[in-house]
Amino acid sequence: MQANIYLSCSLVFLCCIIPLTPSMGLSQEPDCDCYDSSNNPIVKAPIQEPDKPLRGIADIHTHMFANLAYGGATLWGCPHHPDGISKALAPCDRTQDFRTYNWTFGRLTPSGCWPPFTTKCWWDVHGQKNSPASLFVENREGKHDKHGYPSFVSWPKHNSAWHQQMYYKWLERAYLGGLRLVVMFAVNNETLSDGFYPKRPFGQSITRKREWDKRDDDLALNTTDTFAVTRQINAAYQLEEDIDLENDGKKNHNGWFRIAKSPGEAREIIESGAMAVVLGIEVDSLFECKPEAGHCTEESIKRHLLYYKALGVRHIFPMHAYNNKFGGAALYNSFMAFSNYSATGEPFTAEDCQHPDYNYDLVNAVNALKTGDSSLMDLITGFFLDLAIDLDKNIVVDERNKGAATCNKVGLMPMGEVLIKEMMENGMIIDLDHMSYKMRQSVFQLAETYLPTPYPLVSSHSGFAELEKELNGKKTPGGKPLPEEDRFEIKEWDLTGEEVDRIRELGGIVSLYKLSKGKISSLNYLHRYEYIVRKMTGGNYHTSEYPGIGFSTDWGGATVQAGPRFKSENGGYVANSAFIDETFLKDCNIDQIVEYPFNFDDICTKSIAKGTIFEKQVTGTRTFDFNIDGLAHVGLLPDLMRDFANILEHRNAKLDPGSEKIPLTLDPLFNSAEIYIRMWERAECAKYNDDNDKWCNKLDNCPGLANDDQADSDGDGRGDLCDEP
Ligand SMILES: [Ca+2]
Ligand SMILES: [Ca+2]
Ligand SMILES: [Ca+2]
Ligand SMILES: [Ca+2]
Repeated sequence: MQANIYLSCSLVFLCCIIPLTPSMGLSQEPDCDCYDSSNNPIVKAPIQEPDKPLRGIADIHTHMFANLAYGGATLWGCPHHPDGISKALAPCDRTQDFRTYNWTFGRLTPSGCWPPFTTKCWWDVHGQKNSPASLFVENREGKHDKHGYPSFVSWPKHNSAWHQQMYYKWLERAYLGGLRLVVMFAVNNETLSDGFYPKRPFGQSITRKREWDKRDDDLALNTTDTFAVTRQINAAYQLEEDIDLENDGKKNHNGWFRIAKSPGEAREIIESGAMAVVLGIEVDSLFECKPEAGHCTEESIKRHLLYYKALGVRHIFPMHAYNNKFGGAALYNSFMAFSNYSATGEPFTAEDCQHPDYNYDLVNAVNALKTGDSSLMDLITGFFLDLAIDLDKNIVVDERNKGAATCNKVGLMPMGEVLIKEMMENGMIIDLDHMSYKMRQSVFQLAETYLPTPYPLVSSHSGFAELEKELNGKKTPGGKPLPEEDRFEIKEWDLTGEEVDRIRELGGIVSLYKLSKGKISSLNYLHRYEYIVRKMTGGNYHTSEYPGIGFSTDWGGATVQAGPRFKSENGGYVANSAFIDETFLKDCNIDQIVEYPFNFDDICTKSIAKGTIFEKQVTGTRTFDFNIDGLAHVGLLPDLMRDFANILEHRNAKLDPGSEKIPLTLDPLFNSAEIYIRMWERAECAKYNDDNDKWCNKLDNCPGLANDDQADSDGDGRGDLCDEP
């Protein structure tokens, strides 16, 4: 416990930041409320102080271009459209056509039909009642109203995963409110893509020409991960250019959205007042390496990695929901067991988890799915019919001992080792999430023994087994053990406490991601925040001042966001019982709303200029109020932070004087851009270490002499050993 770290940030930073008026002359658009009628920004960006740590939030897990993923017709709405918001966020009804509206980087989304051999097209995938897409989302979002622009009555919503929530003007508000680094993962799911396109007989793979050989005329054949990745990366560059042009009509790399290819570039971008965007990949069959892919060889892996590196990709998930040739996927979702089978042709094999904290039983969950809600099973049967899945087959082979939790038998595979080592040689950022527990242990081993300096690892959106076990041990308000339905299913997906320690020791990052249990609101972040701050400040690294804590939303990742803590009734706010988790969060249920207009002056963030006023966000004719809308789109990020700051303040005031707990502020979150870049610097310089101490050259305050402690008693930035006598 490092109680000394979270002193007021005023001791570290001067809070009285002179408000900055960026010289960006963005034209006033009816869809944007970021600027006043004189074209001055309403929200003022922070000034970055030269040679000081950066100020700003990093969202290290987003899928901004997920409208181009999942077959290109699952998530409705574009982050940007050349014809403006009325096209980008058009109503999602049958009079609209994805082919017309899903425009990005000069290409149109091809048409397709689901189910095959019917006249029903893309719509069913997007979200008609019991659509296939609904299988992938926690709340099974089905039939819904169409209203997007301009009323936005129906979406975006905090619990609507299949509508665009990262429209660029919304992102701009988040940026102006302190978001300074975004990791954009190209994402996909071939099962959803296959659902959209005319099917192939199961077992016959689509002709998989490499993406860069593709021509427009065979767009319709492309349901592959590779195809989806290239489209999304291209779209990111296109958006960067469009935003650059928007400010002054010139392509001169001065837009607020700028892709960074090195930590140094990211620093320069943020120091200049803009937002750094890091490109990444999170797909099931990275480099088309399905489990049995003969074409996936050491040579092909190296070639693909260099290709994507040249495209600007820096942060990669070796694994996603399915097994591949690199290793085994974490078992966390019964539906994914079906789709793993459909995508790879092989079942998962479950064995006893090697860590005692896990309690999830995938076999049970799959059986419950088979025998439970018949409409759901009909949907799954229908969805996979064409893929010839025999539902009586074991889609999970059960090799564990009775009663044990289920973990994937497959760990790191030989081609996975090739990939990890090659990523390290290239300074790429390795994301542990979605790997089986067994695979993670091998990857930790490789990172910890990497020479000459251990290699940092990142977990950008996982849960925490140790914390969930602790919460499961709580009592009800009446003093009884928690009922079964209130207990967490602790899954292989969740990092163990030991793993979090190892990530910290490697100089890596874990991220603040919503808690997975029950209804989610800003309150639910609190337990994880307490936990990761405690864990990530546990070492003696200088990262203690900047612990490796990120923040993640997973926009576009088929997930829901923080819901509202209040309902609107008779013009007032009433506590929303649906989002009060009495079991875990009783002490934190504060009545304080986010009062508009709000600012951050009282909490001295390092990210937003003093005096900046946030009004309610308005898009089209819709006004968003965080108290009753929750995190409906990315533009409400400052509102979430304000609400969370209120919750922390309330929590701090209620701490017992003798408590081991320390007061918490938003500082770690507002440090997260700096944190991510430090981790990235560590990855890039791990192979350069002249003195073989714990610090690679660039991060070493005395690079010629071994000094693990980095002692610098006069504080001049040069280690004692290197100081002039
Ligand atoms: Ca420009
Ligand atoms: Ca060194
Ligand atoms: Ca040294
Ligand atoms: Ca010194």
